[in-house]
Amino acid sequence: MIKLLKRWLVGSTSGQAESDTEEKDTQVHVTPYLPPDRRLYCIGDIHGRLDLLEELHAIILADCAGFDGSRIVVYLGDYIDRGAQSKQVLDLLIEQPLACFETVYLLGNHEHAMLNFLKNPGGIGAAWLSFGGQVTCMSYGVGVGRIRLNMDLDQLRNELADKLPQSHLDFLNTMRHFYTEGSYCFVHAGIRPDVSIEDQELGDLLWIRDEFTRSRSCHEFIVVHGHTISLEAELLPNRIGIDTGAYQTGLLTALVLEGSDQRLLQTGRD
Ligand SMILES: [Mn+2]
Repeated sequence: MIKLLKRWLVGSTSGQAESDTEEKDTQVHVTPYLPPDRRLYCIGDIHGRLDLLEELHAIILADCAGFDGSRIVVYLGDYIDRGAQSKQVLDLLIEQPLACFETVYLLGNHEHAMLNFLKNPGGIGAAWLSFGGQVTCMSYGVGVGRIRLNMDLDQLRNELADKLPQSHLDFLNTMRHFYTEGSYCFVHAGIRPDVSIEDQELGDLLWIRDEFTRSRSCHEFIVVHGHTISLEAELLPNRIGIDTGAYQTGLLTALVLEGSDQRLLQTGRD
């Protein structure tokens, strides 16, 4: 796969052309490429905003109405926490997937943290409650109005495990850590630069920030990611960030890829 992709590499400057050293001028980036007769939609961090997910699904269906090729939608993770309707977002993804689409669901750090809480509520899992888990518990009808710092964590974990449908647990447990297609790699947070995708550590795929977002390295793929919020989607030569902070901005973003084209769809825009 990688050898094939190398054929798509073309020379391009890093954007600081004239005064840069020859070394930097030889920087190459992967040419945007998706197989023909194929359209890929990639959706950023939803964080419990069922309203925005429904709106974006409708926008996507309208967008692809006249398209005859194959369709795939990739979700970048962080479906839960922060927004009030985490359970309802998972219900929608499980029960009403986009018709006539292949689907790929990536794991986000928030889903990973929820799974850790279910496995080990008194240890490392407890941290989840402090960065969004409380509101997700409430969306399942657990701990409403009485989640306190001194609440018995095992009791809270058992209540959540009782309320969590098996379909949700199966869904969370089968999410992928990354997905590659054409010259793109899709992952929740990013990758550690200069490490091949097969050798990445899960902690980096789910949590990495500055070491990835500030890197100008040419990765083996164009990396499409969420996790780090930017006011506008960032379309750069080596990465595309589409977490536009939906839970607080109302802007949920989808990247649309077809051939060498890259464009955006977004809620809250006319
Ligand atoms: Mn995240």
